[in-house]
Amino acid sequence: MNAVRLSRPDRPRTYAFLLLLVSVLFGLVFTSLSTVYVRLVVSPRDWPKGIEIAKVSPSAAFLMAAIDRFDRIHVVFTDRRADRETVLYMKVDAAGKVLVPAFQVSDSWATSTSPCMAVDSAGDAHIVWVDNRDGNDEVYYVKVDISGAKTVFDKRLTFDPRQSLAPAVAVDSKGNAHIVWQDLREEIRIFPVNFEVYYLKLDDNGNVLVPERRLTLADTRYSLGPSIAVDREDRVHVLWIDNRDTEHLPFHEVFHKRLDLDGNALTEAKKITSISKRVTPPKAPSPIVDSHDNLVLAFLDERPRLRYGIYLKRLDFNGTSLGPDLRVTSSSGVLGGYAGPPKSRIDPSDRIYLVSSDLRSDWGPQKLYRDECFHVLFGDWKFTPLYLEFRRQLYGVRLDAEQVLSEDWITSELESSMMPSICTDSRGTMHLVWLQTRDKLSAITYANNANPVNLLVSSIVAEYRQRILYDWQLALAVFALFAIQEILLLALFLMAAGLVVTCTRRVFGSKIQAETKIVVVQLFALVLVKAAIVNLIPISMTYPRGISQLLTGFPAVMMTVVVAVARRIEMATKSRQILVAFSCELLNLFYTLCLIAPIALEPVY
Ligand SMILES: [Ca+2]
Ligand SMILES: [Ca+2]
Repeated sequence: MNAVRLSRPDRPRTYAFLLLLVSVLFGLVFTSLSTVYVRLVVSPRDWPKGIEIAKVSPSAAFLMAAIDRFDRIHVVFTDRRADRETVLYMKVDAAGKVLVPAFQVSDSWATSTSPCMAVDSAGDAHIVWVDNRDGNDEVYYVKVDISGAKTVFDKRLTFDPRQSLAPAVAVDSKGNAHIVWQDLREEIRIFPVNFEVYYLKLDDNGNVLVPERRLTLADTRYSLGPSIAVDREDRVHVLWIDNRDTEHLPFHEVFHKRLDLDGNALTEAKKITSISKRVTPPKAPSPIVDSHDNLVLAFLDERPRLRYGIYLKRLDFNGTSLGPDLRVTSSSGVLGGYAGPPKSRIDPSDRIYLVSSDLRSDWGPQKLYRDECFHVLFGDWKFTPLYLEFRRQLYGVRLDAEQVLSEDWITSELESSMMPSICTDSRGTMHLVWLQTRDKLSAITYANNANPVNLLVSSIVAEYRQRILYDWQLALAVFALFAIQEILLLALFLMAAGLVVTCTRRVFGSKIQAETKIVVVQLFALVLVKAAIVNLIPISMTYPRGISQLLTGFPAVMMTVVVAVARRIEMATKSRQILVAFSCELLNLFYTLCLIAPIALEPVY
């Protein structure tokens, strides 16, 4: 045989071991190619990777962002500081550069939660939240000026011994703050607790202009989760969830009321829509205002039961419905119900952009199936990805005149992405702030869609180096399991190997004299036989089809032959040749695993 002649007897062994190592490492090439391909297909096109603007603990919550007319993004959230939940505020510019680092808004170390923020035309932030420093939950207010200094300090807004919760704030053109919240002071029954919605108005300096007043009927039916908006004409719109006519039904209703600037109701409470009681927390959608002063509401609901989706509703300024609820998107059929409440914004050309966080495990595979290259590479192979860790991603929908223009994910990262908040500037650029979490590391993250995303192969490789290595190791780890699962195919293959070895000897035996050459011909013939088996007979669903068998088969042949030659394995007998063929097939199986690891084993998308 044409083995490489080496002088010392121990050399071939070392040499063969090194070659074997190289053969296994060669799987990395497949994993890398596959990772790059998958990333190029599934990566979000409109949004770049987010940048970290603040490190937080995984218990960070109530994240909310608002933009001022100087294009600065104000961010408010709660996080643990000194073992208590507290409210923090920070500000970044339109490129995500931190202008005011996160600082504690409330002066007290009491547990503070449920913040809400509005930004006025001067660039000042008005923040309300709930705090228990006075023995029970009360609503507090601060104002932070453009330089990041507090100008109104922890003003207590509610004075009652019962819970005052879920405040919402909006500011009018004069910088007055309109605040609504839910309060238990009228409580008559304990289950379900009957909150009622209250309102008050503060002037520019935090003085009460309109004292608190109840907006809802004290009728023993809960009225809660209020939201508030002030439109371009300084009309105040309040929405809330009410159970007054739905006591024994699986849903409650959303009501609207328009107020004048003194908090007097200008319209009767109007029923807008209904939302399932299973959607938690019960909260009225925050209205956004379009250029015609119509209100647009986006909300999560289940219609029918357990089929969650995002719906859109339009109202005129009196709260009159402008058409039926529009179903914008549905959560994954597999993991429905994991969608977070949507956030929406309208750009200057009245296009609506809607973001939500969801666990749609089928989005990546769907994008891959739609790609033509996928079918050339893998045929009609369908797979259910094996996730070791489920991750939420952010999804964005763009709508124009009540019709969905595009839907795609905004993130496809290893981190879970949650609590998105979106703002739009005067040029129509969208700014997004959200929470990314992985392995107990959380960060508030920022991105904008000002520039189209440039997907470069090199940047993907650089970014996913760690990921590629991880997937390759995973392929190595599950290889034995995969081989056991594929035992039927391997047995079939062994029979094919015997047949191919005999046939090749009959046909080429006289023409090709060198043993190595005839073994190479046999192995190549086997790769073709296997590709045909996999593509024609539905014997294994785990095997990818298309040209993938040839892609992994030919390098496996080369590697096997080189190792066999270096090891000086006698290949003259039929049984030896079958053994070599079987080893080659095992290597091929490993390369196949490496190739599909980024797609099917803890996928990169
Ligand atoms: Ca209270
Ligand atoms: Ca009520």
